[in-house]
Amino acid sequence: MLDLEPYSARLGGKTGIYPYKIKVDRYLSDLRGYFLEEQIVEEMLSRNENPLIYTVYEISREFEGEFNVGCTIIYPGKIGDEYYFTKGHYHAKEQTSEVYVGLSGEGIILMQNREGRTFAEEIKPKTVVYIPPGFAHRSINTGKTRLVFLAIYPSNSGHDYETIMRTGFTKIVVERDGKPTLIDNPKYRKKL
Ligand code: M6P
Ligand code: ZN
Repeated sequence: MLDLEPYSARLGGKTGIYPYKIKVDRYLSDLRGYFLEEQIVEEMLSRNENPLIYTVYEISREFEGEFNVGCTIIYPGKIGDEYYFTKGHYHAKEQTSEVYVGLSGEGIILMQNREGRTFAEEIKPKTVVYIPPGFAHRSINTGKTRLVFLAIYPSNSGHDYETIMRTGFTKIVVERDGKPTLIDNPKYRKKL
């Protein structure tokens, strides 16, 4: 038997969880090619405007059967009409699922499987979202404050970013008449 030790961490504050093990910042330059209005992104980057889109603070674990606990903070903002979001990924190990717990702010989680079956759920405080195996997931901050949520997932699930980078999600979330609205992604392409 492995000799592992329990831990506890505190939720809230600037980092959403503390203490944490890893911090990952994703800037606009890390999301090149992800937003609908690519020319806006390129113009901003050429002006050396490179806003921080989201940060992940994570307590990662080493062994199969353990859970990673990550706190993601998506800052408020838009590129054109499209709200800031996470890259989104499938799990490299397809059989693994994930649980999100909303901590503050408001947003949407898009989930889609490899056949393009798509679901959207709200994420906000006191909300739990279950992501079944085989579903890619992306979170979108549709509010005016930071969207903060906790993610709990198997330590061996891995991240497949490549598929989503290539196909995009079937839907995107844009502001229409001042409200977050789900529309078909004109750039979505079915996996070949
Ligand atoms: C959640 C989890 C993490 C993920 C993070 C950011 O915390 O799902 O595994 O890394 O969100 O999402 P992404 O990796 O898609 O950028
Ligand atoms: Zn995941």
